[in-house]
Amino acid sequence: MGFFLTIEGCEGAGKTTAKGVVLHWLNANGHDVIETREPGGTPLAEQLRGLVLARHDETVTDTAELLMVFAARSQNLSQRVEPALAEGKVVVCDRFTDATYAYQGGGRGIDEHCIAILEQLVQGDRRPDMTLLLDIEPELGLARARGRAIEQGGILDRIERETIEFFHRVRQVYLARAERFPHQYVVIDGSQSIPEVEAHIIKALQCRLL
Ligand code: Z5A
Repeated sequence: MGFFLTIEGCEGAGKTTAKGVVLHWLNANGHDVIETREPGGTPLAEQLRGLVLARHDETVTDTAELLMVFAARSQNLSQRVEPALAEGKVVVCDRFTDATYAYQGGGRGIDEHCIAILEQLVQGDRRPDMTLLLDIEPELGLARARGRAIEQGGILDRIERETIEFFHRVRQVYLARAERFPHQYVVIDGSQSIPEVEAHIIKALQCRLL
């Protein structure tokens, strides 16, 4: 019933670009699709996203960040993801709980068992059917993401301002999870050219959804 596809990766890995390829392919192949993102996806969850990413005068504790991410997830799941899956749709979600293991677990150092407890509370047995992981050396990804931020005249958000070591830990958790859950993950080298990345994504979609 339905198909839950998530897209993951470090900053600048090419998730946004990949999402465009995925949506185009799914629509062209006659799938009924909805798109969402995390944190976010509903008005309340988008407000929580704003709080997670904004810079604040007070220190945001790692626990508060973790709980905000899961609060947003609860809203997105109940209002968007679960109803769409129940109608047999393909749900394309830009980041999901694998990002929590990577950023709050790997990056911030929160015990993965604590994350697993919240995962069970918020999601029950719901897990992605497929995760496209755009893998990239953090140095390259951050250079891309920061280059784009400068181009757009924007400022870096609270997480984008983290150290390079933080993003190396994030990447290691993603890669470890990809090894642990090979039935879920498809790892794509995000340092390749856009047409090469696109070809790998389409091949992965054809394997699972044709
Ligand atoms: N977060 C969290 O901490 N815990 C959680 O549980 C969840 C999330 C769910 C928001 O995510 C933040 O939330 C994120 C983790 C945290 N951290 N931060 N900050 P987001 O996904 O909305 O934001 P992001 O990770 O910063 O996305 P991004 O920087 O937009 O990355 P991207 O989508 O992977 O990149 P892109 O826009 O596709 O590409 C970046 C640039 O590179 C752009 O100019 C492209 O044209 C270029 N590009 C893309 N692909 C290529 C290739 N192949 N070659 C050359 N250039 C390329």
